[in-house]
Amino acid sequence: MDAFEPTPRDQFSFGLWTVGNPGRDPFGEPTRAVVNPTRLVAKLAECGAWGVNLHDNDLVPFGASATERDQIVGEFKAALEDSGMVVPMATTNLFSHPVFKDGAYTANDPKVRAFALRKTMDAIDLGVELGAKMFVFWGGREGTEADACRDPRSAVARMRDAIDFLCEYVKDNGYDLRFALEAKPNEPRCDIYLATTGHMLHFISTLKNEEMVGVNPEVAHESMAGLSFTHGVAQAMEAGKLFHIDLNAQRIGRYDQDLRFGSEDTKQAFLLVRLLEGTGGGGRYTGPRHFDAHAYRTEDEQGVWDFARGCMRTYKILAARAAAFDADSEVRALIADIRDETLDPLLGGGYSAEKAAALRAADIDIDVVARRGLGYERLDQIMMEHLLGARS
Ligand code: GLT
Ligand code: MN
Ligand code: MN
Repeated sequence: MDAFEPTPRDQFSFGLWTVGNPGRDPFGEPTRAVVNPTRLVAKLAECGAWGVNLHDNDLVPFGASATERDQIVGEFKAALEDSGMVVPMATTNLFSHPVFKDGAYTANDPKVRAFALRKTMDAIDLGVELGAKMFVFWGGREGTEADACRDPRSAVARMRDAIDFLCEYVKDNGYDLRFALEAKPNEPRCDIYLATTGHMLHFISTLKNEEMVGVNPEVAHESMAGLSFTHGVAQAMEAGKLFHIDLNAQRIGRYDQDLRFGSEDTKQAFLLVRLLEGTGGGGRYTGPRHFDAHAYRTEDEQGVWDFARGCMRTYKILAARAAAFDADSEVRALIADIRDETLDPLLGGGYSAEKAAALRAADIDIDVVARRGLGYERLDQIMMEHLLGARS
């Protein structure tokens, strides 16, 4: 047992669909047996996780009767109680059944849109029954191949109608539940609407109950779009909209890999953990650290638990490295704010005609400023040395 062993205090969570992934891919059959949810909960607790998240159909099979549902939910609640695990987040599967082949909330057929709302209301009831405080929306099928099938503006409007409706459903039932929207640029559709966290943030600002709705960014999804995940998360944090997060690893330019957290692009993973932990200042993210990833298809069940422990340990190791980096006096000197008593008051707090005149009159020797080296090579190398364990 070392300092990096996960404990429930770390608030690490996994989806039932992550550690329950049997290793199926588009080219091959499963390589592992399906493990039932009650065993997954017990094993996750053994590994030091705190929470388990689920889609409605990860627990209750599609089409189960009310009696079957109640029995399954009852057994699952007992497993939660035995292990001390919680369900922080729930979501709806709006992508597996063929009825969703043209999307769910944005599908052209009103019957599909109606069924999607009905299925989501049931999934919300299930999540709340299990104690979830967060409900995720991943619109995996909300997109197109034949783009002429609908005006993309009506897709956005339909999505708004759905989220507005469901916010009111939550309020009408007095549930203590917030929504987190998860973007992805493509896969399984050729193009998915509201493709990035930035798209989502603007969309949220158009909702009737915008205070109830934030984002659930995923490392892999933002990286697939070739974007800086850390910047997207930072913008969400700055807007008070980082409600949840999907941690995994991804190489840019590939399919959605959902790899063990930190196993690719470790520098980005370091910068992300540094941001979430707030070691560089600016406030800490206090929500669940959720892993939306799965073990390599080469693994048996033991490999799955190695994978789960690996995600959590890497997060904690990176958090320790980030703390050491931000406590390093050379780093602090390199990133110290440049102060200017004359200019600083002009640059914040909005416009005035006096400030505009003072800015015009200020003495700024741009040649001197342009010649000054910034020391970022040194800064980045020190960061790499912390990251590689050569400096502490
Ligand atoms: C699916 C997807 C994930 C989403 C999950 C929530 S389901 O596995 O690839 O990114 O977060 O619906
Ligand atoms: Mn995800
Ligand atoms: Mn993914």
